[in-house]
Amino acid sequence: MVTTKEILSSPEPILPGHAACAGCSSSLGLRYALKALGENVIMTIPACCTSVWQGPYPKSAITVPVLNIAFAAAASSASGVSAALEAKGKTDTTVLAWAGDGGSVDIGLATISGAAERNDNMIYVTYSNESYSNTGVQKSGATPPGARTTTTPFGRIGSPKNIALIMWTHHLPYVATACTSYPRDFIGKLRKAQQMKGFKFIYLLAPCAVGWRFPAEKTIEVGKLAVETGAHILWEAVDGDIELSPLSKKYRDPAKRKPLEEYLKYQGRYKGISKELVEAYQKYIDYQWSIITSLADIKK
Ligand SMILES: Cc1ncc(C[n+]2csc(CCOP(=O)(O)OP(=O)(O)O)c2C)c(N)n1
Repeated sequence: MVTTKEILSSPEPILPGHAACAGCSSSLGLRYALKALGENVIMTIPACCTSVWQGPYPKSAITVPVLNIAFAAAASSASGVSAALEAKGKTDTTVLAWAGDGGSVDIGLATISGAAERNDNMIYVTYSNESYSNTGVQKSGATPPGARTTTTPFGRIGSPKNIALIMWTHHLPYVATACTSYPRDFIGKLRKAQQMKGFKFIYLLAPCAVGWRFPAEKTIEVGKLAVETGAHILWEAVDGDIELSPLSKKYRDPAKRKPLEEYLKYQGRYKGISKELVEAYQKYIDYQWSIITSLADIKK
């Protein structure tokens, strides 16, 4: 069996000289993803940070074939690629749709839902910087309560959509959440998904130094704090059976979680945000835990 260490020391799938911001975890996440999935991959990427930082063809930094497509079309174009591969009898190529949270949770939601309902053969990764980052950090449907964006200057009111749970309701072979600060967990989930046929979905939390306003060298630490405070729950569902991932299991007990403040204190997007909105975020987190743990306790 290939070890994570061997996977991480495999040839670099992202070439140097690309245009990602310092501390960008979407580029880190894609580097892990392509190392995990190997060279026989075809990607679809809608308009998002990745379509910008990869650079223009033929000087793209991404070493596998990429279809750069319209904002809403990551899943539908991947469905087309997957159908073409099937028609040609090519069963060993992995189709990877790689989209931001805006492209997935908002404008692309209908196409993901359609592809998922048809159980089209692909891995769909939503890398979430919790905003429309490349166009200037506007609020997305995944922006957490209280977060300041350029369209929510006093902090986001209301709750985000939980796209991983929305996808879970589609009865998929595989649904998981991950975070770029935990490559071993993410790589394991991708490799598990790659062995399965049908629609596999992974929601990858990808902290954004520019949008969340933290120093670039804190990217990994901020992602870890998201998990350690319970703000981001790591779980997976094989054939619908939800299970907390080992990294999140201990945080099922709220007393084991670090205070939310530990996570927010690095992030300029929470600076000066009202106590009420921070409390709303905590309430949202507690509610997510009660949903996930209740679903994890149901066995089919
Ligand atoms: C139909 C359409 N509307 C708006 C845009 C402009 N646009 C390009 S990328 C983007 C934001 C992407 O946000 P997200 O999917 O979260 O990815 P990120 O930039 O954060 O990586 C927008 C609004 C577009 N390309 N197409």
